[in-house]
Formats: sequence, structure tokens, C-alpha cells
Amino acid sequence: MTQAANPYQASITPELKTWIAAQAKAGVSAPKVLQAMLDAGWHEEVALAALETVLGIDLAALQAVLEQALGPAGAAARSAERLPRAVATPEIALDNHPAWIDVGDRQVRVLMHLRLPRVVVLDGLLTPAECDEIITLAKPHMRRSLTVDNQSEEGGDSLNASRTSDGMFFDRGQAPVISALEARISRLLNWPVENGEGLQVLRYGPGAEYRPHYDYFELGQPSTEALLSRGGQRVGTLLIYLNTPPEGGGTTFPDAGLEITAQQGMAVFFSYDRAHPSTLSLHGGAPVISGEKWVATKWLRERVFQ
Ligand code: PD2
Ligand code: ZN
Repeated sequence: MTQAANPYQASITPELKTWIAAQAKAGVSAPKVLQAMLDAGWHEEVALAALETVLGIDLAALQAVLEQALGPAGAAARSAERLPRAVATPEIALDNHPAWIDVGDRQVRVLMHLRLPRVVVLDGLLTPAECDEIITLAKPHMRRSLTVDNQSEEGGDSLNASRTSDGMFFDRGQAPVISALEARISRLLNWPVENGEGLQVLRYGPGAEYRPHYDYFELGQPSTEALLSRGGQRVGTLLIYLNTPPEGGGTTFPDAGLEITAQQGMAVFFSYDRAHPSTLSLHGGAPVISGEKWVATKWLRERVFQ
């Protein structure tokens, strides 16, 4: 049968539908069809949805099909690894393949977009003077970066060896240059300013890096409830390069074999519609080799962030 291109294949392909219909026509039972799809690497939710679409079997009946295919213990183990629900994400209007997006007071150039992981590379979100101004405002407040501590029930932060930068957070609207940036981001991503966390500024010296990680909050951890109580999940990230490190410091997406070179004023947007590796949104800040790197991060929440 058609192999799943990605083990977490998130959508039903036309080839899969044709294959299911042919199996049914040949008299292969639904549990056997399901088993073959799972063996070929299709994610259980996609396989079940495909059976529902093509064969018109309702969800309760599909659960019975799953148990017949896997046995009760197998079915229980599978349901423990179900995909978390998908939610709406910020989106850049790219349907007409625009060369630039009007964000009110500027035009931001669209350089590249990728569907999975969802990544868009942009240029001209900030002028060089605005980048320098943000660095100047941030500099006196820089401290060793902390990372969300998912073991703390209060959702606090802790030191993390995989993150060797200094950082600080601005409040939303803390300075005119920050407000202007936040208004542009809201227009660009079609997402309310209020759903954004405060802008974070990071500085990396030579050798400093941010090892690959996901920006969404991992579910089922002691801290999850506290983190989600402040506006729901993170659903998108905008990284804005405030300077151009001479060597190193790019942003990597290991699952896509992609590295974006840090260049002043450029930005990379990526989104993740569920708290799951199937989004392929694993990303990291590659080590700076020479010079330093300054970057600003805007995380977008599902709802108003407070
Ligand atoms: O500074 C970066 O390049 C970087 C890479 C990955 C920042 C973040 N993640 C982040 O702030 O989440
Ligand atoms: Zn990150």
C-alpha cells in the first residue's frame, strides 16, 4: 500500500482514499485495511478518518474496528498516544503568492514559505535603526536566559544548559518602537496584539546556542495547567534578527533540513497547530561561531495573554 511519507502524516491523500476503496471492493475487511495502514506508517487518527470518509463507518464502529485490528490492549496503548487537538494558528495571507505584505507603515517582503513545518521567511519587518534601538533599550536589562520549567506546578522558569544566551522581556507596548513592531506583527499574522507575549530579546556570544526544542507547552507536565491558564497554547513564533552575526547563529529546523541565516531586519515565522512533533516545528538557534547574535522572539497564544 501507499507508505505514509511522514510517520505523522496529517492528512488523507487521494492515493490513500483510492487504495481503501479498492480494498473494500476486493472484500478485505475494515480491521485488515486499518491494520495495513498502521503497518505502513499512517497515523491512527488519519487512518480512522480515512476509513470514516471512504467507507462511511461512524466513529463508534471505528473504535470496534480498531480493537479488532489491534486487540484491546493494543487499542488502549494507541489511544494513549493520540494526537492532541488541532487549533487555529496565526496565518500570513499567502494565497496570492505576494512579493510583500502591507503591515500598515511598511511593506514586509516574503522570501520563502514551507508548508510542513509551516515556516515563512520575511525581510524588512524592522529598519536597521529600529533593530539598533531595540538592542539599546534591551542591553541594560540582559540576564542569563531561563527556560520554561515544565516540572514546576507554578509554571516558573529555570536555568537550562541547552540555552546559553542572555535575555530580557519587554512588556507589550513598553516603548514606541515596541508598539510599532507589535502592530506590524498583528497585521502580518492576522492575530490580535493582545494574544502576543511580551517581546523577548536574546543575545548570544561565540559558542552560545539554543538547542533544538519545541515552543509549544508539552502536555501532561506539572506546569502545563499554569502555563495554559495565561492565554492557552503557544501556536506560533516570530523570530526577528536584530543584527547580522558574521558566522553561525542561524535558526535550524532539523526535521526539514532547513537553516535560515540570521540577517538584520529579517524574520522567520513558524506555527504549530497542535502540541505535537507531527508539526515538525522542532527548531534551534545554531551556535554563534564569531561575533554576537541579537534576536527578538514574539510568541503568539491562542487567546489573550495576561
Ligand atoms: O535565537 C534563536 O535563534 C532561537 C532559536 C530557537 C530562539 C528560539 N528558539 C526561541 O526563542 O524560542
Ligand atoms: Zn524556540
